Amino acid sequence: MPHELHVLNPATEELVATVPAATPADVDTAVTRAATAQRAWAALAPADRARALRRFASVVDAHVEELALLEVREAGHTLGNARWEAGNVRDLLDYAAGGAERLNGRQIPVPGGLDLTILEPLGVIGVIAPWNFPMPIAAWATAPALAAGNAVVLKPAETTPLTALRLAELALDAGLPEHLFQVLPGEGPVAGAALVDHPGVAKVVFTGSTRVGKQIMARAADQVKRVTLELGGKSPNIVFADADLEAAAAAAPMSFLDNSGQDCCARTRILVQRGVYDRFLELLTPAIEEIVVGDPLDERTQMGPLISRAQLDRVRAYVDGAAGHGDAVRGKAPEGPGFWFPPTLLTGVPEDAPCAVEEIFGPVAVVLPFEDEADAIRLANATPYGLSGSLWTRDIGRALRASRAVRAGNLSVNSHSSVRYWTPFGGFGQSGLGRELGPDALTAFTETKNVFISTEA
Ligand code: TXE
Repeated sequence: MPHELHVLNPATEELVATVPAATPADVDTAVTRAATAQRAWAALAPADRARALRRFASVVDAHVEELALLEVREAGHTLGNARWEAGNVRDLLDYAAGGAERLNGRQIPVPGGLDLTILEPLGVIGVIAPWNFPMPIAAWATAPALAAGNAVVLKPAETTPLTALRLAELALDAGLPEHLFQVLPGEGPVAGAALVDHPGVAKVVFTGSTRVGKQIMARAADQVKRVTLELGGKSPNIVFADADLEAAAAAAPMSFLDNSGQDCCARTRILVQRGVYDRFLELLTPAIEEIVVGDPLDERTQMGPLISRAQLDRVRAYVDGAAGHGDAVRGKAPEGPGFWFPPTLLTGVPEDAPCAVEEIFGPVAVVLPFEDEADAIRLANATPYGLSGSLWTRDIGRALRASRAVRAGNLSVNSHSSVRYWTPFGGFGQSGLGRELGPDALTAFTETKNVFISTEA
């Protein structure tokens, strides 16, 4: 069993850092300490927890540039994206702090007494984070969990532990109690599994592959442990013939190329109504070819590298597998070193080809024609996933009908925007379980207790 994680810069393959990998014994120590910290934290007045989290937010704010540069180095994100991500952590902490002050139970009318609901914190939350958005996704769970009175033990992905470790240091700088928010880098099947199995962990929040999400759900079942799962996606981008085609074609590239396509919401199935299919491809093709791929630190860069050689091999295998079944439009990418893959559009592939229904998690989309609204919905729903999707149309009735019919948790009409920290996020089907973000984010980290007080005695 290796005891160190080697963090590589995906744009250069240079070693950025070596980090010790946590053992199950380390997980046990962290959870025990977190439980002690949590009891004291939960006993604070909500306004005091809110104040502490706002201090944490302002310390993060003062370190946005430093965090962003770290994210560029360990994850290969473009600097603009990485700045947004660090800012997102700050905003989430601020938003969750407000939630701490507004997290109230109810009083429900019952005959013969008073009925109260009390929202109690769960205890220690185990967060298992992925590498595609290491900072924001860590904070999506951590901020509301802390606000609701819980402690957090976070295991970042093997390839991207550095920003999470820095956030834990900043939490201490901001005056958060020791051991309330701990970061334990480690391997999924070792430290991650130990966190899932630990009886002191009340809930696991996992973001990652559907394959590992299923394993975690099965493991957690033994203790009826609470789980929130944010898993993969293969999201449709439906372009109806009546849409503003120029706008739809201009927006389509970055809807699947942002973060090099390593985005669970990436709109990687571009479904275009038959009558405008050729015209839409004419508009889309040059846009793909012109995407600027290269140095993430260069402000003009639109797309950086993939996270790792393993991911590069995976993406290449999907594209090679499609060869002979259709055509490909390819953009430009550096040769290497670094894990580079060009923006790629696959056309003419069968609608059930692996590249058309499985999550590739790279800068690759398929374009498929459809006949009418019913056919578009059928195709949109033809995967086990259901995370996101976009609809491009000028017909409001169609937009509303199709929004109801597409089975996905996050839809956008004439836009690709799906993630805001103040609106709910999560998947249908095999894209996940539960919701994060939005006004109910804190409630997911509480247990509802109902208390009836008789007034008849
Ligand atoms: O994910 P894993 P990988 C998808 C995407 C990608 C594929 C593989 O399609 O190509 O998954 O990526 C931890 N017990 N997504 O292999 O393995 C692991 O250490 C407990 C979509 O990197 O699911 C890491 O912290 N934990 C996705 C986290 O799980 C375990 C984001 C995710 O890694 C574990 C990432 C175990 N047995 C990948 N095994 C999204 N939803 O955005 C691994 N882990």
